[in-house]
Amino acid sequence: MSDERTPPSPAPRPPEGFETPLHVGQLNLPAAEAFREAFDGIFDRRFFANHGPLEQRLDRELASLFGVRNAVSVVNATAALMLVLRALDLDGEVIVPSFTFPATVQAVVWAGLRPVFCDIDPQTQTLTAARVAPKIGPATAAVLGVHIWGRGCDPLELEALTASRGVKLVFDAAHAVGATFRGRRFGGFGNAEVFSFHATKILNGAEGGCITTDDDDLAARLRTMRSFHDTDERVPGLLRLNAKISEAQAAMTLLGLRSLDSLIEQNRHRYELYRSGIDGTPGIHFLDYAAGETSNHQFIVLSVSPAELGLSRDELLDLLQAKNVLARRYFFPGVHRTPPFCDEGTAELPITDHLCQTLVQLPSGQAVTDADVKRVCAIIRWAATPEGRMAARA
Ligand code: T4K
Repeated sequence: MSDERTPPSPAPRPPEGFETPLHVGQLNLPAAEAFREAFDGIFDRRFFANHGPLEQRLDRELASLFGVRNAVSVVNATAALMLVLRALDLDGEVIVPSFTFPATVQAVVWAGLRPVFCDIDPQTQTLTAARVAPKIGPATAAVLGVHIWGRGCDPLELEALTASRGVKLVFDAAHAVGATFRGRRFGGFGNAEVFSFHATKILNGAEGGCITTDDDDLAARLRTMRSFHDTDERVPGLLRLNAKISEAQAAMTLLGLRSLDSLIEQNRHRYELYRSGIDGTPGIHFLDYAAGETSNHQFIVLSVSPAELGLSRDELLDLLQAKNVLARRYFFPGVHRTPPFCDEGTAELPITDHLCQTLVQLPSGQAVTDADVKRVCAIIRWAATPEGRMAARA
């Protein structure tokens, strides 16, 4: 007797993986010829460090990019955070998020201050004035907000709150080069902001960073403190560090600046391609941006809802990694769960913990092609099918 029921459709074929690993931090690189030319100039001048002409040009161009009176370039954003916290002459506690790269919090300790963790808003994944306000006490010296993924950390409300309570406000804007909040580029919020030009960032200086501020006195202190080599602006009596940028780093960063707008555009295209390839997949959600906020889209971040997807974030990651997509858990674990910060008990930060368990960062950057993005999306869509779930658990 024949079975008249419709035969089950064949199981979808698992998408092909990548032959070579696809990392999250694909580099944005200048043309090798342009870099060689810049290097020829450095060789001709025989001036490699100590505030050479490229560093000076970079500081001027960065001030113009960020729309501020002063940009002070330094060797990386971690040193920049340490310097700015010292230069503000603080004593006591600094309110910080735990949902960040460890450098944010470790810099507070290097500066001789005590971090006090504050939980974040689940939508923006950043500190908000409402969450920070109850944490401010007599020992609070500053608030250090992080514009995570280039999303604004409530800068206007935090400015109002910190001004009314007499504490300083610094932003870790390591992710936010070229991003905007309510139509304003990051760089001029709070007492100072700090940017990173690490190789994996949108503006690749190999290593590098800068501090931006409209406060001329603070800038003069920072210019003195970043180096043991005097410029014409030395402020006497300050502790100093060798955190100055080399001419080679300055050259690389200057080349990156030339193509920043185009890199942002390429990133936006990649982000939209990811969205159109994955949107609608049950249990996979993208970050949304508020009106007036623009991102540089250097980070492609998804949140996984295990109940809807039928897989945990880590099961999805295992499946992606088996296909050579080296997606990552950013940030995991929360800094509050790492030594020395958990040595005397772990702060209660339920939203931070939740995000640390559910977010995934996907490969991004110049070398990730449209075809790569489509293939990563196909793998994620497949992960949401019964066959994909079964494979992920196998
Ligand atoms: N504040 C925040 C919020 C930050 O995110 C960071 C740094 C800082 C402060 C401190 O900034 P810096 O002091 O670094 O200027 C990376 C970066 O090293 C780090 O700069 C960045 N944030 C963080 C978000 O990402 P890792 O350890 O997670 O990834 P990493 O360096 O292993 O790179 C990721 C992948 O990129 C690698 O698996 C391979 C690929 N890659 C990386 C490099 C360096 C390459 O293909 N080529 C390369 O040259 O920290």
